[in-house]
Amino acid sequence: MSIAVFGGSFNPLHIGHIKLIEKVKEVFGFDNIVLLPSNNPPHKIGKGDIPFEIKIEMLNELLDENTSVCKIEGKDDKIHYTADTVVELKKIYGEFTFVMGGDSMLNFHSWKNPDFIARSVPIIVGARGNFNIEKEVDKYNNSGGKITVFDFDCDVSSQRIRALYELKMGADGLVTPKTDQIIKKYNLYHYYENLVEEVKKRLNPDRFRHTCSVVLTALKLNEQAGLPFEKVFLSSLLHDVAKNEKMAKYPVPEGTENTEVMHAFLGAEIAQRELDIGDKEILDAIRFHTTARENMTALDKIVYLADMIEENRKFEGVENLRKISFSDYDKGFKKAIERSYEYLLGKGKDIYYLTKSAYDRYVNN
Ligand code: DGI
Ligand code: FE
Ligand code: FE
Repeated sequence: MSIAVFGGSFNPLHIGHIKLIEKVKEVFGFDNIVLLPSNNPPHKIGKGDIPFEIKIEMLNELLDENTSVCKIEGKDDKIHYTADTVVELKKIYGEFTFVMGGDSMLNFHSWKNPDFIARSVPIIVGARGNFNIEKEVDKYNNSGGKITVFDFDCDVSSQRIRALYELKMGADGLVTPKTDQIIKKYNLYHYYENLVEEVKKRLNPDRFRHTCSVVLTALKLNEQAGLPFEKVFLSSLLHDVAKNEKMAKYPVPEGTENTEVMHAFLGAEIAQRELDIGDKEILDAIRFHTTARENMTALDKIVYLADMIEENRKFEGVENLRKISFSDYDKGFKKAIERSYEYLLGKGKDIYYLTKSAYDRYVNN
């Protein structure tokens, strides 16, 4: 009997998980699947994770004679490390293969004892052809790991689904009707309801539509970077919050008043002073989303790029830029900087010094 243990946060369970399970059975011929939901300590519930019992409720509909759920991470409210769980699982199941999604692989280095895990059990990762994951996997395999990546392209992630509920866009077809019911029953994924309303109130409908699309695009790019949901969601949600402001009601850098770049600086001020955003990385991603800057963080780049390639954007070459960006966001980001700079030059606009320094750093060196 061959056993695959599928570990995930299942926050929430979605059709990507279900398809991955089917594909793993089909390609690798496992006859037994064990679902292993992760559990977070209580202080993380509500700030990102959902209660363990709700995950179990979602997973219930997948159970049959060959599919079971392993609840060892839910037995108490301590933090459970996969490195320890793997040892436990060996006692219970003997030999097994660990299966995970590409998003888990991106964060694998931050787990406890990843080398130990990679050497103790064969791991199968289902992921879209993705440069960052390959890099990560090579690192472990070069020191005795047994990780196999198989191509699994599925346009759905837990982060996307959470954003769709937060934005009240509905996740039609991306979760099962049962999971949708459970999400509604427990009122999950509405932590930012007030903030979303606030943004909607401040923007005209087209700008709000653009904003929602930037959020979803940024989260899709984040499948490569693996940053926390909250950082990417809030920065992209708020990036244009000052777009419809008429005046610089808070101080903005000299010379930016009433220019196209003002809304980025003003947006960061509004986010901090009126919307209670204290996280400097988020505020900076808002502040530099228009001009960029010399040293861009991964978060800065994701917001900047998502803003340029979201689905409502139409310019020559946008399709190609999207294609590059969804396989290598850093490469896409550089092209985006280049395009923006050349566009401004072509229009004979004044180029802000930060825009120039980003161009010099990322394109012109
Ligand atoms: O706010 P969005 O329309 O979603 O997009 P954005 O914030 O990236 O850009 C707003 C405008 O700002 C866009 O037309 C390009 C322009 N811009 C970006 N950098 C500079 C700039 N305009 C000037 N004059 N100088 C710049 O350095
Ligand atoms: Fe903007
Ligand atoms: Fe924008």
